[in-house]
Amino acid sequence: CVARRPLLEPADALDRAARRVLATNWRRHATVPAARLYPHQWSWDSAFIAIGLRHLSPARAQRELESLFGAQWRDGRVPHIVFEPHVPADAYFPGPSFWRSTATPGAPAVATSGIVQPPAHALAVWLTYRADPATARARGFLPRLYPRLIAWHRYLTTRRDLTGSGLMSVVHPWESGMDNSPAWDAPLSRVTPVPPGEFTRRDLDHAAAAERPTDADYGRYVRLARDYRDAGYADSLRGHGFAVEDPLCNALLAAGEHALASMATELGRDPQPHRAAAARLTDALTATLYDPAAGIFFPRDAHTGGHIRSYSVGGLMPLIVPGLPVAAELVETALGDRFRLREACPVPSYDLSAGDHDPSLYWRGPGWVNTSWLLWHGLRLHGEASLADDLRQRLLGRVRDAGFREYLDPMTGTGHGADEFSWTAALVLDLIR
Ligand code: 2M8
Repeated sequence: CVARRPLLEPADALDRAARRVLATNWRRHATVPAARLYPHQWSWDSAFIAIGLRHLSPARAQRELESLFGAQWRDGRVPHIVFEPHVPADAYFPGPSFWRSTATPGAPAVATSGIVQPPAHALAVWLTYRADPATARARGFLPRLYPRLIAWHRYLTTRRDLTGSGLMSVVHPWESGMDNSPAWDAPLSRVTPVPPGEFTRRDLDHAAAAERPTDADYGRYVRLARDYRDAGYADSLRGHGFAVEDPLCNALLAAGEHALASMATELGRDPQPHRAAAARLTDALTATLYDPAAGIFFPRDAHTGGHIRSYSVGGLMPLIVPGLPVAAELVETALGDRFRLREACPVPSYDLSAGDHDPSLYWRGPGWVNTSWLLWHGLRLHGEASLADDLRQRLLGRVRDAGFREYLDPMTGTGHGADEFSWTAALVLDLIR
């Protein structure tokens, strides 16, 4: 038996290969997540991409974030997709003609979607700034981005606080970034799917159906997006068929307020309002979504008020919040049978011990580099340097063996989904350093 030769060897080859992926996927002012499957700019992808790009070209990392925020809506929302004008209209579904953003008051001139994605941006802006403050100052990076980030967080903490709990809701599974997570099955079951004949999926031209959401999932995604669009992208609990307070998004918001406090200090402004906002979000997150018996954060269905008791990696993500009071408990859960932090890599998107865990099906089991990076970041923040470094080494090993895949089987390391996937490459660049 011949030992399998690693596809990528040693760290400098991995580094060069990651740079090549980011160069290939760079368009005029931003990076596409994957050339064929995702040929436009995606919101939280750009945040992770900038975190890696800052090591390669700080100015390009800044442009990545500036171009995204250039498509911000007047109400503060940052759209989940900014469409590349030169890409054929049918390259991705749903495209500009579905969202009709340019016919919506308050939307920018460039075509975008009308929904959002997890707010990883304040953290990314701060890390990007710190990589090269001199270039950032010369380009006016922080003075431009800081007010836009404030408007973004304001949209999420006001118009998206649908229950008055102090937490934001996602109103579409696409907004969670973890599209077909088992956590969304129950709230989605109340949504009537649009018949498959009414739309044409494009994702299946580039990815295996067995590794993507089902047609019934898509029917529900289309119904929710269409209803939101037809209501002029207005936000109210009654108006949204799906509304969930999600631990990942709210943790990113809280961590983002800490980043905004640092930016305020740097700009000679008062950081206190951001510290207060971070404290409020952390309290609301812990009081509303943490389950002490389970040792994890659960999403909450905004319509029923009940926890969705699904063990998704999103429930570990509050570890990225500085000063989180239950950090030690989350680390215990990560080490336990459901996530097996010492062996599984990347960190599984969903409970390894659940009967419906599927290691190759998108957000229903495989490990992703972005959520693993967030966990690594959180472990370092909470004094778990050795666990963090162990995770880092194993992540780099997995990518060296499988290439820059979109997601991986957390136990075998087999790669799945798109190849040359930008955030995998970008976060590898960050982890190498
Ligand atoms: C996936 O989502 C898009 C819709 O936004 C899709 O499946 O078409 C998700 O993994 C999401 O988290 C990611 O941002 C996006 C682009 O990489 O792809």
